[in-house]
Amino acid sequence: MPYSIDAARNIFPNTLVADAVPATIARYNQLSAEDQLALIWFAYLEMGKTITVSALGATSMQFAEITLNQIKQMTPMEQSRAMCDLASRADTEISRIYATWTPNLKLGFWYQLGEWMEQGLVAPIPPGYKLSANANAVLKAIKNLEGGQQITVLRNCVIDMGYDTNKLDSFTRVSEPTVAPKAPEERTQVSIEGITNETVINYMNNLNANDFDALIELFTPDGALQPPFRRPIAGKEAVLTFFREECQNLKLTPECGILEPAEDGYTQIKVTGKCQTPWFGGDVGMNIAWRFLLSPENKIFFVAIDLLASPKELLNLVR
Ligand code: 45D
Repeated sequence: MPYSIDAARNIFPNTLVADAVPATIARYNQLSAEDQLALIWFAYLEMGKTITVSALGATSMQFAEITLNQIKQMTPMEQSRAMCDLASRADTEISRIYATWTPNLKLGFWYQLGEWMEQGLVAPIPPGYKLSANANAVLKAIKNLEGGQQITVLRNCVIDMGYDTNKLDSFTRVSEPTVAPKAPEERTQVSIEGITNETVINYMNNLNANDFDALIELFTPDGALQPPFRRPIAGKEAVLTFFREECQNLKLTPECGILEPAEDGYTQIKVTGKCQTPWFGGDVGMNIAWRFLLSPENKIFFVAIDLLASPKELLNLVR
């Protein structure tokens, strides 16, 4: 086999990704827990975008509900403490529970807390809270990012909160239920300028249809998928779990692409376009590149999804 996953990660090395995202998160991580919470609060207010709550049906939040009500019943001081403990990844009961949730549950949990903070049911950030100079600089950096990068920073901050699961002996991941694949008449078909490869077209269409069982069959058994700013997820089983847990109701709109033969009968394909998260719908467009490496059997051995540095990168299809 000519390719390792590590080698595959380097296809189309000229792709410029949004490095500002991890750079901003690294700076955020240096702040005190109090500053972190206040900063996200200000950033969240600033963005002023309305979250499309349809993303979390009533059932999907049932797992976080006990913890949410537990927090609601605390004194304001305990509430602030609990939120700070999440931000500082302290070893508390709530922090441990939170750590087992999938990203959507974590986001839904904070979405609810944010509403309650606004309504005064949960301790708000104290009026007149003064961010440290460093926190102010990070807030400014976030304000200067484009929308897709802003929500990625926010999402990653939320995902990283809670107790470190690596420190738990074992745990069961708690996820919202998987949605059913879309019915044939509800499905959409993408068309990609410059690309007719069936595997790539089917990848987009199946992901848009939440048809994860069909989607995973497009991969080789050892195939891998690398989400933005993350390590590759390797092997069909792990990739399928990722699809079910983190990829429901996405909307991919690939626009154009380039196909080139690679070594030993492999094919590399780069596609650029947009992607929407159900949380924000069309309010926020993310500029995305998909870098595929297909096996001689036309199966996906590797695909990287990159958040691009700027809209200009959508046109960058050079090798
Ligand atoms: O701390 O082809 C308060 C893959 C203050 C799959 C708060 C993909 C205190 C394959 C405001 C209350 C998935 C990889 C906090 C494609 C406080 C594939 C609350 C890509 C925390 C294309 C904050 C998909 C809140 C992509 C409520 C790129 C924050 C998807 C909420 C990207 C933030 C999705 C939310 C993104 C952020 C979603 C809801 C970036 C959502 C971001």
